[in-house]
Amino acid sequence: MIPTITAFERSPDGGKGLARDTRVRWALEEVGQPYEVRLVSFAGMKAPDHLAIHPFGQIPTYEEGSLCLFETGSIVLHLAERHAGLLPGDHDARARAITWMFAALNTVEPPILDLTTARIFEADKPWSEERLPLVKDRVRARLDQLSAYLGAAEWLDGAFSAGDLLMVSVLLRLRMSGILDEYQNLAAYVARGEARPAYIRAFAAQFAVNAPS
Ligand code: GTB
Repeated sequence: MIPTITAFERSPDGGKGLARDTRVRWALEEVGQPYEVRLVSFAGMKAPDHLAIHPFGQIPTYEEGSLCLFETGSIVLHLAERHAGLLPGDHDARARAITWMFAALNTVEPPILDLTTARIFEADKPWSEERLPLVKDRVRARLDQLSAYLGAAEWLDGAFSAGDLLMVSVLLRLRMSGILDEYQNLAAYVARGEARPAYIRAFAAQFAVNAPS
């Protein structure tokens, strides 16, 4: 059965691949699962039909027969469990890869999201300029730790896994800020992720929808 995901009808990033459907597309491409996409407008996301599959009125969602999922991490985990290629077979290595999925979403992404909020949505606030250095330093504190852990390794724990897929996706959100380039090994790690054929296909698919015309 071909699953259907939802994505922005038009992503505000104009095709930079930062909306979360790119993460799901990437996972689908990594495991070789064809998929269909239903594009949703901002108004459509808050309509009853969409709220029935996503209680928070967002994208992405994932539908496969009677199974409807929301939350990117859960969708990627579902794909990784159903197909080979994103989680190791060894029990302990698998648990560690899942740990990295949570670390990406729960530990590394929150300060990065805060930076996006500060730079874009709070830029006009009178206190914004004073707060920004603090927010950036919180991102750097996490990246210092991640960079030290990764060292010269190719991926976070041996072979590429769903943990790397989510970590690279999270770090990609930093590119515009210039902070990623302060960490040579993390910038190279992200570049390795972006060079994967599955990522290239996922990026191209979202770009085809969102590129400025
Ligand atoms: N925790 C959820 C998940 O991981 O799936 C979060 C889902 C989420 O934030 N979805 C966003 C959404 O639907 C799109 S990805 N927003 C519409 C709404 O809430 O009404 C977040 C996103 C949006 C835009 C950009 N961008 O333009 O750069 C990047 C990321």
